[in-house]
Amino acid sequence: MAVSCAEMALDGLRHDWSREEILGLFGQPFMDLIHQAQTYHRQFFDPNEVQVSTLLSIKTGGCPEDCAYCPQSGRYETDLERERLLSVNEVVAAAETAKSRGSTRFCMGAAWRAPKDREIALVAEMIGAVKALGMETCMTLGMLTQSQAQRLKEAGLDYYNHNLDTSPEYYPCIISTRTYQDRLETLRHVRDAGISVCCGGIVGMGEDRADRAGLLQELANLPKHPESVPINLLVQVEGTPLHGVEALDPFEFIRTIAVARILMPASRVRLSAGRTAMSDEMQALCFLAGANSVFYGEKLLTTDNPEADEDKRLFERLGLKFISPDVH
Ligand code: SAM
Ligand code: DTB
Ligand code: SF4
Repeated sequence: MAVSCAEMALDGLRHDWSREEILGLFGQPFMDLIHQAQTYHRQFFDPNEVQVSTLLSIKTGGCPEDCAYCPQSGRYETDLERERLLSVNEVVAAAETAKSRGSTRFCMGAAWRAPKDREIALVAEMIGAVKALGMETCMTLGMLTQSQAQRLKEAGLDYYNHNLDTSPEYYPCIISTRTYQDRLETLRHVRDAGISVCCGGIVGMGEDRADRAGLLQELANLPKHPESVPINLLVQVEGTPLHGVEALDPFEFIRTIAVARILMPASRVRLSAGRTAMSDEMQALCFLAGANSVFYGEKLLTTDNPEADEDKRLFERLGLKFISPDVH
């Protein structure tokens, strides 16, 4: 059947998915869905390669936002100690360790609603110092203006992470202090500055399948697919409003990964937060469903991630190889 012009963008990938079509993908028998996702995966990637990034929280806690999942919001009573912005030396030391373990991208996160211009000057120094080690750089600092995105690009930033988190409909149940539109605007600023986009969301927040489909629909229908799509499984932290929410069926999580792979076949789908709660077998199914990047190192931002050695063993058992940095 001929494909209409509206269905095919210049990149040859679709950006016009309807919610019904996406729900149709989700609703397939599990084996058919995984096979379809793996078939797309093999057209665009070596299925035995995984990209690994290491996270560092450069400014922890005390955030003014009210994201219901987040241990770093200053509005909730969590065990977290609020910390100052780390120094460039502290950041470089952590990046060196990450590099020595085989990580190729260093992702620095700050618990800010949006950085101030003087904070952009400080993080710009961090970008230069980490790049000097030969690593790719990524930052997640909250909302950015166009000129701030430009300054980060000039400092050498390769990726910016800013998540849509969930569907537009479910979003008001999770965050009230910034809008979906605000997020889309930051993504536009990042894209227009020429920085690669890392954008995904969180599942297991009490949303339904239509919301998971809605999140993936928003991501896939962006003018350009994000180069990196993190799919986080909620890490439930005591004191946050979402602590105690009903856990997601693991197969539904794997289905979400598979649908992300089908909708955004050329993007790296990242199996992100929540891996400490997953068995090795579940993670292997996520890789089979099309995940091909992870966060590597014993900490995410403030919560636990599998130990690096544990991951090395898992990758060896599966014959998965770390990839070298993408060329910029
Ligand atoms: N403050 C900045 C922002 O919100 O854009 C950057 C840091 S924020 C912690 C980065 C992302 O981490 C959030 O958008 C969210 O998707 C994810 N995240 C935070 N807490 C999480 C949790 N408990 N479980 C899973 N993902 C989480
Ligand atoms: C993303 O999507 N997941 C990462 C990264 N981007 C910044 C963060 C996960 C945070 C999990 C909770 C924590 O450790 O504080
Ligand atoms: Fe703040 Fe980011 Fe956490 Fe929201 S997700 S409370 S903006 S640190």
